[in-house]
Amino acid sequence: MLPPRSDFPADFTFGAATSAYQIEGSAQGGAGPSHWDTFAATPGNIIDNSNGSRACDHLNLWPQDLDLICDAGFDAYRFSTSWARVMPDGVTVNPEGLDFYDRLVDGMLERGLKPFLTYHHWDLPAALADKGGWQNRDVAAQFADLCTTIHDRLGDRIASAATLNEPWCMAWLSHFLGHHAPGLRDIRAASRAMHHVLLAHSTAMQSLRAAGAKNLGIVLNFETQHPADDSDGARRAADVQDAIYNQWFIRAIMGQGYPEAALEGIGPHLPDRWQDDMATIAQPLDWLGVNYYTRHLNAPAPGLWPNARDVPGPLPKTQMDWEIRPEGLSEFLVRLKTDHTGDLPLYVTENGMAHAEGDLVTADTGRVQFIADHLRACKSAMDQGVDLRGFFYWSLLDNYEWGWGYGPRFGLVHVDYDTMARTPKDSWHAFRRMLTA
Ligand code: IFM
Repeated sequence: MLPPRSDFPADFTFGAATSAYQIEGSAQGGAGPSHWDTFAATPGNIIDNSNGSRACDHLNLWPQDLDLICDAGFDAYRFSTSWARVMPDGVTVNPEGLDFYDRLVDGMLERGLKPFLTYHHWDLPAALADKGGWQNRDVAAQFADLCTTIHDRLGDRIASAATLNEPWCMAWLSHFLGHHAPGLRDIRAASRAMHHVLLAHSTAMQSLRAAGAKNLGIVLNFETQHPADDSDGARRAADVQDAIYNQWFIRAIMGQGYPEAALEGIGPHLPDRWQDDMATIAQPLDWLGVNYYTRHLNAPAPGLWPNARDVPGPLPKTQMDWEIRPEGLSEFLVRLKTDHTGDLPLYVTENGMAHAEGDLVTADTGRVQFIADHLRACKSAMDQGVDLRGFFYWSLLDNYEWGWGYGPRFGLVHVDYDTMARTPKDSWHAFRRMLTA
């Protein structure tokens, strides 16, 4: 059972989250190809060789999806705009794309849902990827143009806006670990992307502020990095992964500089005169979004920096073998306040699990337990003084889980990918009971 809504302040925001590429259907509505379409077209990059061309057909079925959010009693919907839909070649506006988001935002307001916009959740136009994508400094100004174009059209009705979702995934997972588009394993490409995503965020913040936008933030992901054993090597491995994953972005944004343990490997490959950008990168935020899912155990990997490798942990796991550790969420919220963000309002912008229970599509009591435990972790952080303003479940629908294809099921609502039928699961009903009681 989920905790009662009365455990949280009356103005605490409960929402559900999605992203454009994972649900809309990228082949429709005049969108251009994104680097996710091209990455997915390369055999072996996606477990089931699928792509987001149809996804959940949200482009056409969005009214029923908004009804599902509203009927569950949520206050808000966190969605993203697709760069490749709004600007198919990266720069020229596709009016059909902007019209779609205009209708979507009106649809939220008609249902009493607060629109929480994320300007970019990974669908970089292939035309910009051709020019180096996040490795190319020009992407910062191009991203700022995207944001102001969207703000000009939607900004009068948006409750809150984030520039980027999970820059660690955009830069490190994609350019160093090779798991996401563009699928590189290259320290120089990754280092440049690690810097340019932050420059893009901050350049967009400046342009959006100049355009009068309010309530701006960014969404970062955090994953606990523990040593696999008591050895110095394991401790060093965990520390360096913590620096890359959990400190690089928030430190730079809060004006604390890049962490030394990460600079050791990344520093030699950063663009010339990167230090000159650090003041720009430290743009004030109105709030920070925190995405939290799991923890990692790190063992030493002698050889090349970062000299760390992941080892399987003993905790219960999700459908994707991610360890379940709810206390990590309260630890991060308290750590952020103490070490980085002070009194800045925080939101849990994503938390959820890939989960499937047998053949009955609606059965997901394990997910209900997961959500209950993580909501209690939120409450614990608030009791410790964290100014937490909301919680968004990832995700409203089963959807395209990137390199994992359509296998993992994160949704509160089951999607039949043949018929596109939506069926609320136990977890959707549990939220409904909690939020409409
Ligand atoms: O599906 C993703 C989402 O796009 C970004 N955050 C993590 C989710 C689960 O992997």
